[in-house]
Amino acid sequence: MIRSVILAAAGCLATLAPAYAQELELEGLDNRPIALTRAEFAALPHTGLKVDIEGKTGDFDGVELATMLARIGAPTGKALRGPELRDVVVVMGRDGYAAVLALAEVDPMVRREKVIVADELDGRPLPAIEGPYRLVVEGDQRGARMVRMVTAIQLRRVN
Ligand SMILES: Nc1nc2c(c(=O)[nH]1)N[C@H]1C(S)=C(S)[C@@H](COP(=O)(O)O)O[C@H]1N2
Ligand SMILES: [Mo]
Repeated sequence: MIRSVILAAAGCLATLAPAYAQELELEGLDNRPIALTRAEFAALPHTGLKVDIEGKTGDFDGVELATMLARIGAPTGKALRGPELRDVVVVMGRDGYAAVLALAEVDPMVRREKVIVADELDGRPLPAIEGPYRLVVEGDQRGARMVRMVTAIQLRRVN
């Protein structure tokens, strides 16, 4: 009896695990995903971003998307040329929602406006409905690209 309860509980946890595993999957053009743990994400250089997008105001803090893309081999600055100009970044949410940005849009040497993957809002970790990670696009006037609950970031080439 106890054994079956324990087994059921374990099964339950295993089912819930993907939703609560706070890993961020990054996938480059080689289609080989790498997982970034919460600790690894926290150790990356962070930058603040104050926004007022469709009434969503606050001080976000997070990692520049370009910093994460560099880990999966995306070129930056002058190296971003030729076919790389048709590379796109797909940012996926846990609920299946997704938004796309051009790789060049995300490059700090191409555009001044920041694009970050936030893990904090006003000094606190993002609430579960938004986090643990949320895309924040400086300059956007609508909130549509602020993907909540980001679970995966993929680089894809458009042909
Ligand atoms: N994962 C996910 N992110 C999402 C959405 C969504 O449905 N799922 N809706 C988007 C839209 S259309 C808007 S306007 C904002 C709303 O964010 P807020 O609820 O924090 O104001 O989130 C964006 N991010
Ligand atoms: Mo929206």
